[in-house]
Amino acid sequence: MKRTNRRRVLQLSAGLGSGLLGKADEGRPPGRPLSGYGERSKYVKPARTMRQTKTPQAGSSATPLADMYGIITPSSLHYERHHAGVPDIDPDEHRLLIDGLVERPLMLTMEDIRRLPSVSRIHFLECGGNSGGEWQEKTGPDAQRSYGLASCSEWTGVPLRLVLKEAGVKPEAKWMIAEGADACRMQRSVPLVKDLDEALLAYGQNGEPLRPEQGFPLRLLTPGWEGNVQVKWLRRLFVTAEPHYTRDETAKYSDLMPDGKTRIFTLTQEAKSVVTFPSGGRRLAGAGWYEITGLAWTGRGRITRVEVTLDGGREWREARLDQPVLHKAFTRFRLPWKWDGKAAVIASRATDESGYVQPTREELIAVRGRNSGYHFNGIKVWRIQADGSVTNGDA
Ligand SMILES: Nc1nc2c(c(=O)[nH]1)N[C@H]1C(S)=C(S)[C@@H](COP(=O)(O)O)O[C@H]1N2
Ligand SMILES: [Mo]
Repeated sequence: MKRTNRRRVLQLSAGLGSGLLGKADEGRPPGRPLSGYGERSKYVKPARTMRQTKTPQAGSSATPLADMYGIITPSSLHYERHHAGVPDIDPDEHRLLIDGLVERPLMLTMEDIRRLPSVSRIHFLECGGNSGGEWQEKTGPDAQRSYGLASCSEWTGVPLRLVLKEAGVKPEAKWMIAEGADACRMQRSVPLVKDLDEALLAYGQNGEPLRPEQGFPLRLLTPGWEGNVQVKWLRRLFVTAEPHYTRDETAKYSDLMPDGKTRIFTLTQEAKSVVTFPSGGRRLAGAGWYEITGLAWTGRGRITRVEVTLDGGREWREARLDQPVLHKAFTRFRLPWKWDGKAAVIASRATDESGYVQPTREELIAVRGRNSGYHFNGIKVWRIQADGSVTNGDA
């Protein structure tokens, strides 16, 4: 079946003889001159969608996931979440202070930091509030507005442990308070646990310095953990014995459980996936072959398996994963599909190397209740109508 289809596509291109090349054949006047910094084609339109609060500096903007190829999010489309706007920081003026329970407090310039041994790694970043609307029936109409607070970049920086070692963390130290240089001085208590061995003081993103929106000139990157702890415009690491119970780890980014207790410091983002094609707001052009594709990720390491259902969860088929599958990074999955033109209910289910399998929304709610707006990782369902339109669906 697949081969027939490929032959048809080839026949189609053979039919496009030279005479049919149209305008390209008539010759063109010279194009525009060189440019110092590239822009995408004017025909390419995807943009972040913005959700603002009453103050224009606070809010979030979401990555157009359904328009992305591969696993890297272009820096210009990386999601944003700011609590007090994007500060304008001169890197020459910026300092990182490391103090508290350390033998040798340090005050580092960006130049000092860039002299240290560095590393580049590809990791996803996801807001703990991503897809939070799924807990209620308030989810966004498309992949961008429901799942777009997640992106994936190549980050460059200095391993945090090098700098902590240089400062000499005292044995009684168990936490550090990371603080941003933005107007709200955002703070998070970060546990000094094994997982933090992978943390970076990041100054690079996709081959360039960080974008101002992502924390220029320096941010904390803690791969696999919720976005909120990855403090941007990082200016201080205050090493302590206890957490500080800051606003963002108590009033926010915590989960009120059915028994009335609150889970806090649930940092690891659990396995999750979303079909990005076909997804909400798209329309299939008619019956025939398509490639179902989407993204999966897990804060616990690598994705080992993604399954796709086309019949609302009765049968699951294994999707192909683009190789190599990276640790704590977006993983692209694909599955060829011949649509028969009838209504269908599609979804994806991710498994990670810890053996964790993404739960259904019902399974998740059974354990966690519906009091939280955070840390939703249930299976995401899309409904395809016979006319080809795609909307949110329930399993
Ligand atoms: N200083 C500071 N750091 C911050 C924030 C902020 O508002 N100020 N927002 C946090 C939240 S809630 C998230 S989800 C991530 C978002 O990072 P991004 O804007 O680069 O996507 O940054 C975190 N770090
Ligand atoms: Mo966030």
